[in-house]
Amino acid sequence: MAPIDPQNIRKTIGRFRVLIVGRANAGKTTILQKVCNTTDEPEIYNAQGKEIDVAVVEGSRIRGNHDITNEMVFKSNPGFIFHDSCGFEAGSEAEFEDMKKFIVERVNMTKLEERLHAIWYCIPMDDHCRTFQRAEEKFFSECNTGLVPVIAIFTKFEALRPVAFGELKKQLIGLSKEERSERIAQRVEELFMNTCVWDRLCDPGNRARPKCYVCLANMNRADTNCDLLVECTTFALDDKELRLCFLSTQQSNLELCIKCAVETIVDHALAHQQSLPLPTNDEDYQFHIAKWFPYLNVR
Ligand SMILES: Nc1nc2c(ncn2[C@@H]2O[C@H](COP(=O)(O)OP(=O)(O)OP(=O)(O)O)[C@@H](O)[C@H]2O)c(=O)[nH]1
Ligand SMILES: [Mg+2]
Repeated sequence: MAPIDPQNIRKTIGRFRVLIVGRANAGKTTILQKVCNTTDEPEIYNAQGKEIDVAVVEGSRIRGNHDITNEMVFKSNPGFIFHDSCGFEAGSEAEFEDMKKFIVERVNMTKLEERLHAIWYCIPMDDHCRTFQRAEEKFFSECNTGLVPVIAIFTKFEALRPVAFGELKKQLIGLSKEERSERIAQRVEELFMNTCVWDRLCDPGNRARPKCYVCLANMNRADTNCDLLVECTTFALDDKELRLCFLSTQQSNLELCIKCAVETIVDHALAHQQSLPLPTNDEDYQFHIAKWFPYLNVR
């Protein structure tokens, strides 16, 4: 296989396309803004590539006819194209069917640039007793997401802390600050496990199953970031060209570049050790390590 040219990856694949799904108020837009390192609103284009007035889009959304085919692009990071499900549980059955149709079409597109590359499914934890609602049931049991990785995002995760604190209050008396923090963190983890939401998402009977999950807290605050989601998405992409395309949206994430390069080195070493066919030939080996640094000029 010819080596991938990291400098030309965008020309080959185009931009990285993500569908973000989740109930109204789940924190979807906030996540997209964080990933693109902005607080600005996105520009919105229709399926024909014509820019649409945000007020018109908002008007349609309020009237319940949101168009999932619209593309959202943030000026701060034009490497991404986002599609937003826009709180589909509030919409009509027809809106859910539109989403299903959109997913089937987009996961099967022949052209890689038009295909969906990842799906981020947001579930807010501020109502932890109702994590798996009708919307989740319908999405995961009915939507055929093919080989496109679905990443579950448990948003507003900090909402579990006061619940844990309330339950443990008496047991925390007399403990050191560190011990209290540890006990609360433990209880938060238990509360999350007790929801059984992850098991339900991964039910073998589901048509769509998430590949991994991340818990995001306090995304409404300026001092937080979405690095966990970015890393999780990177490693959910089996296709190395796509992974490279995703990485090329991350202009200053050297840590992630290093992690991808290390994976290449480890794969190579393991294959060598087990006398398996090498994932890259010796000649291209250095190139395959260097390619994970798309902003270096690799020759
Ligand atoms: N406490 C808390 N609030 C959050 C978090 N993330 C987002 N929010 C807030 O939740 C509200 C809704 O966030 P949005 O990002 O607009 O949610 P959305 O899913 O895009 O909502 P719709 O577009 O209406 O479907 C906003 O007030 C955010 O500031 C979080 O991690 N913790
Ligand atoms: Mg939104």
